[in-house]
Amino acid sequence: MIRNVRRARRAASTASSRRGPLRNGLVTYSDEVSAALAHGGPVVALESTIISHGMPYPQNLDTAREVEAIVRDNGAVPATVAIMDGALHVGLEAAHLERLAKEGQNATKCSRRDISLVLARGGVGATTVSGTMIASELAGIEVFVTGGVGGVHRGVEDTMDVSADLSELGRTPVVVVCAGVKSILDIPRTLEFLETQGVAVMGWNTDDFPAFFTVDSGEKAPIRVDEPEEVAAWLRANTDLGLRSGAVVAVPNPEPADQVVIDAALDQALREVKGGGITGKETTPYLLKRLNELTGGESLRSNIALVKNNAIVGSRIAVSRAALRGNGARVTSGIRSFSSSSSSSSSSSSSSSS
Ligand code: PSU
Ligand code: MN
Repeated sequence: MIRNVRRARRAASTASSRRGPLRNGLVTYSDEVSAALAHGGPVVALESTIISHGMPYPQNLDTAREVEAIVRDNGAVPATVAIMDGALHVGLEAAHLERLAKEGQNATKCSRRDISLVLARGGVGATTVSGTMIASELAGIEVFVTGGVGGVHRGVEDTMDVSADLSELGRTPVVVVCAGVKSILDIPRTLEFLETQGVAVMGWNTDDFPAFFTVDSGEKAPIRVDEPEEVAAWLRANTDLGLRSGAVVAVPNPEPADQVVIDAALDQALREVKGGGITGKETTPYLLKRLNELTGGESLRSNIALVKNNAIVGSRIAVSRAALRGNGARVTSGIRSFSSSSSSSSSSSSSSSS
């Protein structure tokens, strides 16, 4: 399908307070995402590692579909991000979503480090928080919803294991709506690292920083926000200043898991990681999988509930942000712009039927 790229680019550059979506052969937009971006409408990015590595099939597929539906019901357009057929897809067609859910851990988990390689090799890649933030920025999407962000791992003194999500938050201006940071991680150190990176960490209707499965990590949220308009105003200021750093909106889990059950499972899973020589990018998927097994599905149930709730909050923020754009708030300074010459190579951003 051929798109009128010139018109789309012009519309995007006037309707959006940031530059328009990157259009070259490496990035593909679904029709609905493309249309929404062209007129500055609300779009919510969704990650795909949570589908491939974060949940088992078929719950992963059901959840991904339901989360997209929730975004639509709340007035925004969902843009699930993944790498397939040599392109970074922003907005997955139904068949692609199903394929990714079935690929599971056969898909490559893609943080910043992995994206170009998987594209170059024509593989199937699921984007993490880090990878999805990058895609969001390329597309001009400012709000991204997920379950939990990565963090500083316990035992970091020995392993140096700090998720690439955290440095990405420091360098990419996207709001990440999540349920905080899991207690499989070192939460105080994660918050310290985010502060160093210049990331605005906001508790949603709470003073406490949530811990994913549970609503209170014992740490305070550095900033409290209660309404979507507050986050939208933050985004506008951050964009207009060209600060290039992101934010975390941490939403308390509406269906917290039993802390005792979770902690016991966690202890065991962490021991297995240590004893089993599990390292690097395998660690988080392993912990999630074992947690689900050890809690008899309790952790998965809670995980699904919080993702859906986050989708409501993120959609409201995206809608509020789009309303601000419509109010004429825009920046003309062009913080960074992609060469327009690249657009000629792929004026059709094929939505690659599968
Ligand atoms: N936490 C979850 N589910 C997930 C992840 C984290 O509850 O699926 C995924 C996200 O994609 C996140 C990634 O970006 O794990 C972090 O991995 P690592 O710790 O290897 O950086
Ligand atoms: Mn890691």
